Amino acid sequence: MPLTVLTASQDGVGGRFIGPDPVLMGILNVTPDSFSDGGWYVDRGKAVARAVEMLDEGAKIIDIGGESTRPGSAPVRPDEEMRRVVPVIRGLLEERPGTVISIDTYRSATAEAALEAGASVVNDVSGGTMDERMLPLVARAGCPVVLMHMKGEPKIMQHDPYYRDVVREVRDHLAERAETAMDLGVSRENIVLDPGIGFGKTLLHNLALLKNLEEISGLGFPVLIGTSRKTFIGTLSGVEEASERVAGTVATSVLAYERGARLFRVHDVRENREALQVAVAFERA
Ligand code: HH2
Repeated sequence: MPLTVLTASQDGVGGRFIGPDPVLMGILNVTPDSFSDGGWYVDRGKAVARAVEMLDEGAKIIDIGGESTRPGSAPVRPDEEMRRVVPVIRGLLEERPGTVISIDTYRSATAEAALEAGASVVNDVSGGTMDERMLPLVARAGCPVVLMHMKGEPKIMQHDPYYRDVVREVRDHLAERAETAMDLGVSRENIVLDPGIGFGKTLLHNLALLKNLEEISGLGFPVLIGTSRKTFIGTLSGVEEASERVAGTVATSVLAYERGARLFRVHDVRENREALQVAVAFERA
């Protein structure tokens, strides 16, 4: 399903996929161990109810993941990942037909099962680098794909990450991933880029990437940002409990919007939507 699905909404998400307005992607982790909501939505009924709640709060996309990628997390078996996500995708589409669902996975087999079950976007935290079948699958499916930058893999990515120039390296890597995707047949308008906040990055790396986000939005693709409740927000705001890092998250959403981000992967949809509505009005005044 092409990204135009998002343009059909009445409330002004114009353009092909991303118009000038911010698009909220609500996070649904169907995992026992995600860093802020692990274990909450493993039950299918609870997961679907949470997704519906996020849609009602203004999410335009629900991002469903069956494996935690938090720093230090261990991979799950692919069949287990599929077993977690497919019933939730089916259940959500029964409850709310037409929902735009993205599948958060770096495995092509899981992505394929999710697309068959009715997901319409692939969110690959490895940018297509961990499974060589992923980008050809996306090209065949003709669906949008989020290509994220990650240094190393989740198990070891926070072990002293080093960059000479983090902004340039992430930008160049994302430009290369987009080119590779297009060479493999993914159409340009289906590509979304994401600097991968917290994925093999220190606090200073995260700040540099957010502050200089125009370098990445300047590549000409829509940019997605995923800061929601992450560790660096806790460090900066002094809030230890992940689920309470809402205000810090909202601050980063507004700052990233000002620097060109148009998709926001968040747990707290209502708060981020309200703040972004104010930011949009401010920009257009
Ligand atoms: N962050 C996480 C997972 N998927 N996808 C994109 N495109 N961008 C991100 O920044 C991103 C992502 C990690 O956060 P979360 O899902 O909340 O936790 P966990 O990986 O522990 O499930």
